[in-house]
Amino acid sequence: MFDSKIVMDALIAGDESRLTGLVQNALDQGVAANEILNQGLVAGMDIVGEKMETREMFIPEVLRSAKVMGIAVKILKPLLVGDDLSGKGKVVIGTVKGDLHDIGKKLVSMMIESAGFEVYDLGVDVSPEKFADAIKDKNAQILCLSALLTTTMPMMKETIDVVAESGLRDRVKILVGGAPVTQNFADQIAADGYATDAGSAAKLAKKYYSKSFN
Ligand code: B1M
Repeated sequence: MFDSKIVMDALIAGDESRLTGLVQNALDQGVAANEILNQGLVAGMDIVGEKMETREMFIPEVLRSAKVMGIAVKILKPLLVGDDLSGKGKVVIGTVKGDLHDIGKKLVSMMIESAGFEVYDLGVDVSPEKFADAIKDKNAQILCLSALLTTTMPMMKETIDVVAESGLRDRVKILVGGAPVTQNFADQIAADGYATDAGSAAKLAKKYYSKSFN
């Protein structure tokens, strides 16, 4: 049986060798990569968030957990493949301006890539203009925006506005996500779609791509 608690504890402690050992062990015992990701790593990161809020953990410790999470996710990456898509679409993704959170965005990027898309990940703190330029340069059909802070959510709307002002709104579907983002907010800012997690973001990208561009 998979003991997600010890994985969560190693992530919270930021213990790289213990965490990678536990992840590898679980895989060797036949535990599904998705289960390790969601019940171990993502759940562990939620506790990190709670501890950050109650000041039981501070930024350097949170960063250490974030770093070891990235290392553990790399072990899982080849096993998190989705079903392939014929006829590759292009996706531009990034975390909006002012926001430095990238773990969730990287997971979304990975799952979308696994679904057969060509993904251009612009990183974090990405300005609306940079998003618009990348849509044009890469000829992308889908734009994915991530925001983890309530204070950076309005930047999603600004990005959509700049994309529209650049004359690109009709040729790109815009999907949004991140912990504070909701379907209601997505509707308010006239995004085309909202996804709660990386798996549903990949599904949504596939749905829009096959509906609108094939
Ligand atoms: Co920050 N932080 N942080 N932080 N941080 C949160 C978000 C917070 C909720 C913690 C808390 O107080 N409980 C809080 C926000 C409060 C709010 O706005 N309401 C917060 C704060 C306040 C801050 C600072 C302001 C702290 C400070 O400096 N005083 C600061 C801001 C810096 C900035 O961005 N300008 C800050 C800094 C940091 C670190 C740098 C230390 C670090 C980030 C490191 C990194 O990313 N490389 C960090 C971390 C790690 C967190 C928490 C603990 C974990 C985030 C995470 O990685 N989760 C977070 C608490 C929490 O969210 N529980 C917190 C795991 C990840 C897999 O989930 O990112 O939600 P998530 O992604 C999911 C979905 O949301 C979705 O799919 C993903 C996978 O399933 N999704 C998408 C995400 N993007 C999507 C895009 C899509 C679709 C789905 O497009 C279609």
